[in-house]
Amino acid sequence: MNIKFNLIIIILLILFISNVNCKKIKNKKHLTPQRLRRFVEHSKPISLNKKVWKITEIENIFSAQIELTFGIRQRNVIELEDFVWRVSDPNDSLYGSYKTFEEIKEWVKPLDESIDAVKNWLIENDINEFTVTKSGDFIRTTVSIDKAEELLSVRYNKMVHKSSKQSFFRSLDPYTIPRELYDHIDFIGGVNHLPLLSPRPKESSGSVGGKVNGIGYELESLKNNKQIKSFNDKKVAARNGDPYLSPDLIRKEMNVSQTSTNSTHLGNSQAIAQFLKEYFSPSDLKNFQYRFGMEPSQVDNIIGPNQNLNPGLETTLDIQYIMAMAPDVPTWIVSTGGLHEGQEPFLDWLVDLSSNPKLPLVHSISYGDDESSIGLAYTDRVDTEFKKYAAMGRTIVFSSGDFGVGCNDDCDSFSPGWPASSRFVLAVGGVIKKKDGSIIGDEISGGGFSNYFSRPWYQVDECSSYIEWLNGSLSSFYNQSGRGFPDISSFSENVIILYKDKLMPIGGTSASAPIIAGLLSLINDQRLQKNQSPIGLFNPLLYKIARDHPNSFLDIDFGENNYKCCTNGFKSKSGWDPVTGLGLPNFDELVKNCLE
Ligand SMILES: *[C@@H]1O[C@H](CO)[C@@H](O)[C@H](O)[C@H]1NC(C)=O
Ligand SMILES: *[C@@H]1O[C@H](CO)[C@@H](O)[C@H](O)[C@H]1NC(C)=O
Ligand SMILES: *[C@@H]1O[C@H](CO)[C@@H](O)[C@H](O)[C@H]1NC(C)=O
Ligand SMILES: *[C@@H]1O[C@H](CO)[C@@H](O)[C@H](O)[C@H]1NC(C)=O
Ligand SMILES: CC(=O)N[C@H]1CO[C@H](CO)[C@@H](O)[C@@H]1O
Repeated sequence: MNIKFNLIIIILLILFISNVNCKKIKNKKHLTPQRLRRFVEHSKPISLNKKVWKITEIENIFSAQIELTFGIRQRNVIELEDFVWRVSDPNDSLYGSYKTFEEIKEWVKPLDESIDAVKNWLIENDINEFTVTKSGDFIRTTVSIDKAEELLSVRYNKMVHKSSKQSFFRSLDPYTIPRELYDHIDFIGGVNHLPLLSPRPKESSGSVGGKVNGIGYELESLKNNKQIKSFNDKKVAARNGDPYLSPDLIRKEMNVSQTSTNSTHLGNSQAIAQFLKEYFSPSDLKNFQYRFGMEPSQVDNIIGPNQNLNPGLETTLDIQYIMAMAPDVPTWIVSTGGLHEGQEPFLDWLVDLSSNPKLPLVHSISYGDDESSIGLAYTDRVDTEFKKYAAMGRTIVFSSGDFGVGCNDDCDSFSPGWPASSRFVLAVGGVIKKKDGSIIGDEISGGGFSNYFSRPWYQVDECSSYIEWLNGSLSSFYNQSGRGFPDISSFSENVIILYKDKLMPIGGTSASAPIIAGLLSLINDQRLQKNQSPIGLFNPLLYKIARDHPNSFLDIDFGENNYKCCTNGFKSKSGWDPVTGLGLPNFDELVKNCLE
C-alpha cells in the first residue's frame, strides 16, 4: 500500500518534471543556434521591482489574449528633432512655425515596405486580423497568449501590481523577431513593458476628520455644503499646521490675477490623460466648482470610456485643478481602457493621440515609472512621438514623480523617473507651503538626471552650475551628463479636491502637474489672442525667461528630495535645482514674458 502510494508519487513527479522541462525547452528555443541564425533578440531584459510586482502563472492560458502593438520604424526622425529644436527656440527665425498633423504624418510615416514586411510576417504566422493606425506608424493585433509566445519566443506570466491589485500579462524574456525585420520595427508593445502607474495621489499626511469608506478624509469643519471662499480660517489648517490649498489660494500664491484667467480664444484646448479604470465624476466636478465659488464649467469632450459613478482619485484631482486654473478653456479627458490584462494604456494613449488631428494644445499626465524598468528602444520611440507633438505646437506636461531621487535597494544609485526625464516634456516637481508662510521643496518631488537622455542645450548652464555646486558630492549616484529634471514646480501637499461628495486634502506631484498645465493654457490663450503661436515645447522659452527675467519665478532654495532615502537627496538651492526646477511660477510676470 505504502510502496504503491510512493510509486504513484514518483511517477507523478517524473511526469511533472518532464512537463516542466518540455515547457522550458519550448520556451528556450530562441537560444538554439538554428533559431539565432534566423532570428534576433530585439529587446533587453528589464528589471522588475519585486516590491511592486508579483509574478504569477496565467490561470486561463487558453482563453487569455494579448494586444501587440508594433511600432514601425519611421523616417526622418533626425530631421524631426532638428525641426523641433528650431520651432521651440525663441531665438530662432522658425520659432512657432509648427507643422500640421497631415504634414508631420507624411514626413515621418514609415516606408510602405516596412509596413508590408511586418504585415506579411503576421500573415505567415496565421495572424490575419490587424489594423494599421491612421498615423501609419503602428500596427496592432490581438492574439492568444499561446500565439504571442510562439511568434516572439517568449513565455508570458501574469504580473500583479501589489498595491492596486491590477494585473497584466507580460514576459520577462527578451523577444526575438526574424532578422530581416530588424530594421523595420522600433519596438513591440505588449511583451516586456509594464504600464505606467500613478504612485500617488495620496491623502495628505496629518488630515483632520475620520476615514470615509476607507479612503479619503472629510474635513470636519467643512461638512456643511456652504461655499468656501478661502481657507484663511485657522480652524481648517491641517493637523501638521501647514495650510490647506484651495484653487483661489493657489492662484493667490502664484500671483494669477483675474485678468490673466479670462480666456476666450476658441482655438484653445487642454486635456488630462486617464488610465487604468480611473474615471471622472461630473457631479464631483460641479460640486467642487460650487463649493469654491467658481462659475460652473463642464468637460467638453471625453475620448474613450468613462464611468460617471466610479471616479478615481487621480482623475478627480487632475480634472478639478486643470479646470480650476483655466476655467474657460475647452477641456478634454483622453481615457484609455486598460481594462484587461493584455492592454497597455500608455501606448493606447500615444496611439490614440497620434491618430487624432484635433489634438488639444496642452496635456497633463500624472503617471510614470523608473527609467530603468523600461527598455531604451521603447523610450526612444515614445520620445519620437513627443517630438511629433512638439512639432505640432503641443505641450506635454508630466508630474516628476513622487519618490524623490528614487533610492534603490542597494543604495548605490538614484533611479530617475520617466517620462519626466524626456527632453521633450515639461516635468513638474512639488513644493509645500509651510505654516510659517515659507515655501520649500517637497521631499517626495521626483528629480535628478536621466541615464537615457543627454542634457539638452536649453538647460546646460543651469544643470552645470548645480553640479558644480555639489562639489563632487553624490557623484556616484547620478549621471552627470543626463537631462536634469524637474523644470518647474507647483504645490504637492494639502491640495483640496472634492471626491465622492467629500472634500479631502491630497498630495503628490500628481497635484502640481495639472495646476501648471492649466496655467500654460492661460499663457496659450493670451498668445492666441495676439495672433501668436501656442507655446508648444515650452522648455527652451522657460529657461530663457528664467535667465532674462528671474522675477518670473519664486526661486525655491530650501528642501531636499531624500524621500525614503538611504543617503542624502538633492538639495534645493537658488537657481535651478533637481528638486524644484526653476521654482514656482510668479504667474503675472511669467505670462507677460511669454508674449512676443
Ligand atoms: C478680462 O476680465 C477683466 C475684468 O473682469 C475685463 O476687464 C477684461 O476686459 C477681460 N478681458 C477679456 C479679454 O475678456
Ligand atoms: C549617462 O547618460 C548618458 C546620456 O546622457 C548615457 O549615454 C550613459 O549611458 C549614462 N550612463 C550610465 C551609467 O547610465
Ligand atoms: C561647494 O563649495 C562651495 C564653495 O566652498 C560652497 O559655497 C557650497 O555650499 C558647496 N556645496 C555644497 C553642496 O556643499
Ligand atoms: C507674488 O507677489 C508677491 C508680491 O510681489 C511676492 O512677494 C511673491 O513672492 C510672489 N509669488 C511668487 C510665486 O512669485
Ligand atoms: C532671431 C533672434 O532673435 N536672433 C537673436 C539670437 O541671439 C543673438 C544673440 O544672443 C542675437 O544677436 C540674435 O538677434
